[in-house]
Amino acid sequence: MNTVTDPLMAHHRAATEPSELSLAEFWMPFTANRQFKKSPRLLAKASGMHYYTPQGREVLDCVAGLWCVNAGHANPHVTRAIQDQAAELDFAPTFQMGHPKAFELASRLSTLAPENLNRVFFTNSGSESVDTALKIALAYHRARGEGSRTRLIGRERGYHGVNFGGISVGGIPGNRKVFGAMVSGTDHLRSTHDLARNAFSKGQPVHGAEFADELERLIALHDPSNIAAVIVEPLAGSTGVLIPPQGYLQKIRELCTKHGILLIFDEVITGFGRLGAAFAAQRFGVTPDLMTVAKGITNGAVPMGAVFARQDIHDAFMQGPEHMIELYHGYTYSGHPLACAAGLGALQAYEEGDLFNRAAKLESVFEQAVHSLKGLPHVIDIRNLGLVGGIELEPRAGEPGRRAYDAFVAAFEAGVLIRVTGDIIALSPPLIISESHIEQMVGVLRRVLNKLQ
Ligand code: PXG
Ligand code: PLP
Repeated sequence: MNTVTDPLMAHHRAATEPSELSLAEFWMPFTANRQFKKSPRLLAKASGMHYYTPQGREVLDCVAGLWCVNAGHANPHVTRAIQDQAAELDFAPTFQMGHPKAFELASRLSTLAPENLNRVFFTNSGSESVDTALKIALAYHRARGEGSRTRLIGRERGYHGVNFGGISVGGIPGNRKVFGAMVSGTDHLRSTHDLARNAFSKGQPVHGAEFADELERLIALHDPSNIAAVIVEPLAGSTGVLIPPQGYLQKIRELCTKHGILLIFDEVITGFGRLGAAFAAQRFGVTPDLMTVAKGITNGAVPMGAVFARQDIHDAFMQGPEHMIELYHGYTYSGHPLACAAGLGALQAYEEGDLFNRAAKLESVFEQAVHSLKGLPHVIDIRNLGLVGGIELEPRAGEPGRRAYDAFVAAFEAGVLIRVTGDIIALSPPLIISESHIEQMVGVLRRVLNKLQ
């Protein structure tokens, strides 16, 4: 095709030329827009463990995009599934209609899920999954004649996305403070982060199961008859890799069961092999009643999320006249054909690469590698579980977040993409990472940390 005479192609070429890009119009999410647009960092291509900048510079992806590309970039199973699906069925409604791949994906997912969480509601993101799960919890109690159970309990430093339900149970002050009253009737557990006792723990920290006792206090305060659900990330990713102390999740589970409160695990980050099992629930041997996922469900390639529900929770809705809609909730794109195709492709990729077991096998190599950074300047904690690592830095006086941001920029310039939150470096590579990539990652981090002001 002649690109000069084809106006569409000419436009396309111009738009991809970085020097001609206008950066002003895209209001970027969770970004320091003015700072970024003064010195942008662009990614133009990806394959396997790597990104490539528009200039062709290779960058090792040590965060799986944004904790989502668990099978590595451009996995052929996923790519082909999306291409074929786009040509075959671009869109089909799932309200009072259906298409085969949505049912197929739900069935496949249910076989991976923790015991009995075999009913799947599709959304388009983690944030939508969280709000969906909270609504299901409220409606479930009401369907069973316990409509007074309306209170939702989250945790400080919890991240549950950015929709109103998610920020209301979430525990990140900056994500809440300018958004008014949010959803009323929430409360929060304390975070389990305890550097004084647990710094430099390998795997699950020994101290802190008693943080769960606080739930008992909140239950007594509000009365169990008023509490619908407790939502926690089994391992808190977004606020800096906070690993649950040994015995903590078990205690939370026991208290919820004892008082008829639903336990929701937000597995948006921990799902799909991140901790060396399909889900964190399985890794920790603790089964929630509802589970939210997103990200790795399609290997990040098409937006999708889901809520897994215990079968009897789902069944509680299946009453009344059969012509009536049982749950007044859903998104135009719930179970979108492209997302379902990508989801099926992702499951194939995970299975073929035996990637969840691969993550489990690599855990000790990864652990040793990240803990080898102990003793470097400003490092006040290193923690890890599965293929997740956290490196906490002492904040620079009066400039919280600046030191880790500098590390992020320096690492990117040295060819390694990491993620920082506050003064914590988070690592969560694709599960296809090799031992030599782990060495490269740690080698670059060592050099960066040694030079960091
Ligand atoms: N719950 C959890 C536990 C998450 O980690 C969401 C919900 C929201 O998902 P969506 O798809 O709506 O973004 C998340 C998302 C980071 C980072 O740098 C983490 C997330 C998203 C963006 C950045 O830690 N987690
Ligand atoms: N706003 C309007 C005006 C709509 O018509 C719809 C859906 O039909 C929505 C919002 C919700 O969009 P979605 O289903 O993609 O979440």
